Amino acid sequence: MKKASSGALLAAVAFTALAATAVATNYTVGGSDLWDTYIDYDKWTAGKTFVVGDTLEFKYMPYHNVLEVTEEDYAACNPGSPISTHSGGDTAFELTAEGTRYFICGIPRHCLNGTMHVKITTVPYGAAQAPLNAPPADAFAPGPAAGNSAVGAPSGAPRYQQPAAAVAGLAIAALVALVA
Ligand SMILES: [Cu+2]
Repeated sequence: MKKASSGALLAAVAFTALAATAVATNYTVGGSDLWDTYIDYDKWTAGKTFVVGDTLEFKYMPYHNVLEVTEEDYAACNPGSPISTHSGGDTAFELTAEGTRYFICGIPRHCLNGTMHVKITTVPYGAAQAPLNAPPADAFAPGPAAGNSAVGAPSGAPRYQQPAAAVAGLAIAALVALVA
């Protein structure tokens, strides 16, 4: 019994270590538009999944700045009581925890009139990978999937992957339960 649970602990630790190193991504806010006025940052974040361990980098002309603010100050574009203030043209934040963080430019009117506001929701590594919570990004792409089912396997082929993923998920859950 003791042996089994320490084995499970090792497996869990190994899994966690893999998770921590496998997928850290460095995002430049706004992509090639960088951090500037009149960029639609909701559009930029749409479809992206920010995972714990990823880095968010703001690159901007020195007349802008980056303020991390509360949800309320974000909604009001209020630069008056920031959580932190950054300037200089290149500011990076490591996304160290799940949750939503709010950033604005503190120069007058740049947030309110210039759309310089972005909110970033970070999820744990497992949530980003779990196939049971959300369909994969390409689930709605009609192209190759339609071709495959026409060619061969009677429409069942992709479906076998889902139970397999579910079993893997259960196995991980069982490991966690053993350790706890
Ligand atoms: Cu600005």
